[in-house]
Amino acid sequence: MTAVNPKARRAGAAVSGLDVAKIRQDFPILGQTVHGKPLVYLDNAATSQKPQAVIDTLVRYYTTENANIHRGVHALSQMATEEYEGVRTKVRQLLNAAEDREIIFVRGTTEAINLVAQAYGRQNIGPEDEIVISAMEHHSNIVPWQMLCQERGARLRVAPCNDAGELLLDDYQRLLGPRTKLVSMVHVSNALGTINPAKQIVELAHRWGAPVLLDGAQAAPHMSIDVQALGCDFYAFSGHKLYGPTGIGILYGRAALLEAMPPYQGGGDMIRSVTYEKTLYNTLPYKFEAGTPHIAGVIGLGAAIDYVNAIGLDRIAAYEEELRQYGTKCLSTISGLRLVGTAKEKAGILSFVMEQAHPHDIGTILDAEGIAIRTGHHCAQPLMERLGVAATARASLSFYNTREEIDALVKGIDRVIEVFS
Ligand code: 7TS
Repeated sequence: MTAVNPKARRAGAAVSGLDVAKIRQDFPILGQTVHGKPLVYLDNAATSQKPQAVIDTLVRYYTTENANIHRGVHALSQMATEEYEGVRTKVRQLLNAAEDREIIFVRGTTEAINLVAQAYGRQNIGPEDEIVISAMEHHSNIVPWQMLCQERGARLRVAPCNDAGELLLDDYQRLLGPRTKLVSMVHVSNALGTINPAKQIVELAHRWGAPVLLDGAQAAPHMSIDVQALGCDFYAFSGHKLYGPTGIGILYGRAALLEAMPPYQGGGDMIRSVTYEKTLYNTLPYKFEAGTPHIAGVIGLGAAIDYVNAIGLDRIAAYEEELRQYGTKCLSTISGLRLVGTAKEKAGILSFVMEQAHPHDIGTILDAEGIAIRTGHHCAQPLMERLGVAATARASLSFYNTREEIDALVKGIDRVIEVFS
């Protein structure tokens, strides 16, 4: 077995003061065994597990409160509406947005980006205009812009990164100009963990009057976000990565921009009045929430936000950073293993390749040991190509993970080496 460097253990000594053993009790799924082994869940970037409080909230909602919102005079509908709208306030506070109406409930990060591409993009981006993204985007922050560019005759520009997976700010700055009509960048890379200098990205784009969308799918669950301090114009994240249900996500948009945008979808709840001749749209945020929304999802997300707030996102960030450092040190001692993504500013994502085995085989052998990681291109094919790898194995961390689980990962990797030697 590969020895875990004792210095690494000391370096990662707990400073965040999280009672992780107690926290783990809140996540029933973590007590499971998989293939007869205790589950080691290290696929948090794909989706996070749910605390009992979120599960109970969903059961309570469906058991005692289920009704459609914004339309009933009856008690259940009013209760559901109140709770749904209460979560909007919670999200506003989570992001430190200025107003509740700047918070739009969508299906997830993907839908949030598509909403901006369709509603903002089609109105404001035309032939010869440019949209700037980075070399480390998830496909959901590439394809909607490509589709828009094709439709509008605009051009997609890509700010490069270095071999460590850090955005090259000078090159980014050089790409900006009078043709830049929008910048859309990932806050934290899902494939590498790089934390991008979001504030600087925004400042540089604003010099050219270009609004900025930040893809916060991997940031919002792991650090405090302040959209006003960041200065961004749009911010997107997914509830299911923030310990909430799937199918619910958030688009934050600056009120003035959202006001000026046409609706994304037409239907119930997004209108003020309808005749065959003309429809008047509802005010924000309802203009962007056509149809019956994912009411239970919103209310479940509210419970998830309460849960992380009770721990504190700053403490979560500090603990996950300790764990990342420990994991980085442990994995660095394994011969034949190379970490992919070594930015100075990094969140808890450990992507790696091995000389001995293909990522898919690594994932399969680890799975047999009860260890869940993701393998593949992580929906970031152009980034994989830039870094010269077809795929990586990726362990992604959460505050409920432990050093013992990192040790289990190291042991699992030893098993991979054994099998392939
Ligand atoms: N942007 C980033 C940075 C992401 O990591 C993801 C999902 C998305 C957008 C899309 O989010 P969705 O909730 O709308 O699907 N990332 C991953 C991942 O890394 N593994 O599985 C999903």
